[in-house]
Amino acid sequence: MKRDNIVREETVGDAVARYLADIGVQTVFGVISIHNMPILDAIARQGRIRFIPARGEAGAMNMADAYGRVAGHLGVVITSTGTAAGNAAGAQVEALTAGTPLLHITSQVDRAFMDRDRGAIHDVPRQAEMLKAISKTFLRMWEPRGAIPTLSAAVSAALSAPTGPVSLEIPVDIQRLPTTVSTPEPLPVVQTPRASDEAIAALAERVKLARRPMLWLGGGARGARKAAHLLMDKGFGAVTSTNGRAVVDERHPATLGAFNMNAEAEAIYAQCDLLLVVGSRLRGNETRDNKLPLPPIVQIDAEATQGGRNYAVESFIHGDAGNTLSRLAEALPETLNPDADFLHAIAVARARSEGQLRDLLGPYRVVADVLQERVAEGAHPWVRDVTISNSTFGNRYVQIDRPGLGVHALGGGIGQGIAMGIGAGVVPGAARAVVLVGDGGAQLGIAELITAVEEGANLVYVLMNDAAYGVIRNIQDAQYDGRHHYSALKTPDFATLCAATDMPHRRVADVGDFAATLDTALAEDGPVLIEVDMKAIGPFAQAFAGPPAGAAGKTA
Ligand SMILES: Cc1ncc(C[n+]2csc(CCOP(=O)(O)OP(=O)(O)O)c2C)c(N)n1
Repeated sequence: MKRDNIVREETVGDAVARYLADIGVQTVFGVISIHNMPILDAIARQGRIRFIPARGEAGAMNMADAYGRVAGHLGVVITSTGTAAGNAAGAQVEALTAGTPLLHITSQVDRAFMDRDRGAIHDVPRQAEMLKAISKTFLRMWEPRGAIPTLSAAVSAALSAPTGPVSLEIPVDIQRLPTTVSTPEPLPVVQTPRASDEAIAALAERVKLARRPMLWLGGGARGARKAAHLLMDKGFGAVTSTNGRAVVDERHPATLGAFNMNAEAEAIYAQCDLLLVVGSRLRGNETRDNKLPLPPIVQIDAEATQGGRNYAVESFIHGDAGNTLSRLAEALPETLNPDADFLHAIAVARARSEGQLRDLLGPYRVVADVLQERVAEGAHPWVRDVTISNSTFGNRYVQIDRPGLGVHALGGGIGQGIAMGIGAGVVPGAARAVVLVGDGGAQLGIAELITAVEEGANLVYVLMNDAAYGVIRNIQDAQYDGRHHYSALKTPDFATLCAATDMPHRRVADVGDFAATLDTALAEDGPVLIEVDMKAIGPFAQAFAGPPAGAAGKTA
């Protein structure tokens, strides 16, 4: 019998495609397979979503991750079951580390074969366990009738603070079956934890006692820009983690930016009498494995279990960053009574930090300065792989205009930049992405260069080619008596490689040519690759040998 509130019947594949478009998803990344064709065929037939076929699932995941970060809403990736979902796993670790709001729709073998190790093609008997380990939340669609509620729950989980990647398995037999669509449909609900009024009042009293308060803003504070600025207007100084960059304007004189761990920063922390740590893990590679001396801390986080995890804190407030900081700002007087010398000292420390860094770069200070001038000014997404140029100047000297424009491998995994650049380079309305990669990392992404060309991605790759795993080589020089095992690999001829993929290629062998080459590339359409020939240009003034021993390769 037909009930009144049932409006139509469609396959789950069609319902998934329609629902994603209905909630505003414009772009989806993935690789087609027999196990996801009911959904992808529906996406194509309905014509409401742009599907970007990556060459591999790792690339597709990195693209969706970067897209989610830059667009500031849900990134969506669709993979097949088994090896395909496994291929995406490493890249999903990065999305998990960064807390990207991301939906990974993957598949399963027919329900009759699922979880039973019966040898069905593409089967992974414990796929759920794999996905649980790399997801904020794991969900499985069990029945066609629960299709949209389950999908809606997955989207809610991805978007709710603390945001993160959600994996949803949709067995392929379910994708083909009809489901009834009722009205109204469940819409995703975004939940934000709200700190108690008592906690805000107590925090306001604590802040009033401080003369030199500072904010330490992490990636969890990306949505708290306005409130953080209100507090700075009242006299707070600021510093950010790399993932929290530009939560406060990086050009503001009272912020250290992401110069958060050098001697200048330490001298500031020694004077500071209250540090509000907001949405930050105080990660090991940004706090010398938590040994960096920090001022008395009040910690604010949307994830209840983060309290005091890495540093002892005076108090912990479980709440959304933006909501908590704006209520704090309301509870405080117009201006606190800040120590003007302290805010001045922050400006000086910041300027000194930039100067000291520039001195270490040698000829590459020209490259850093040019990017410094262009990236924030043009509101370009600034996407970076793990390469020496990023660990030195990319992560802190080249400024970004707003937090979502900073995309880098927070978990330290090389080889994600080429694909992340594509995700950033297809966000509707975004400026041309500028993507910094090393030759070693780029080699993992070579297949996705073809995707960049095919999709006309709006980006410029800046490939720093030192024909080596440079940072590994430097660590070998510093710690392994210069034995360069496995770090001097064959490097492809990128000009020939680009020619084979129709990617425009420009070589810079003199840093003096970098500005004009970049400006021309920024004025073009579609992807362009600028190869900076570091063998021709020469070494940095000081070799970068990674963070302190014990964290090699996991860059600052
Ligand atoms: C997925 C992954 N594998 C291995 C490493 C170890 N690692 C860190 S940096 C690096 C070399 C990167 O070389 P390249 O992209 O050429 O940049 P460069 O160091 O030369 O600037 C390697 C292999 C890593 N961080 N991530």
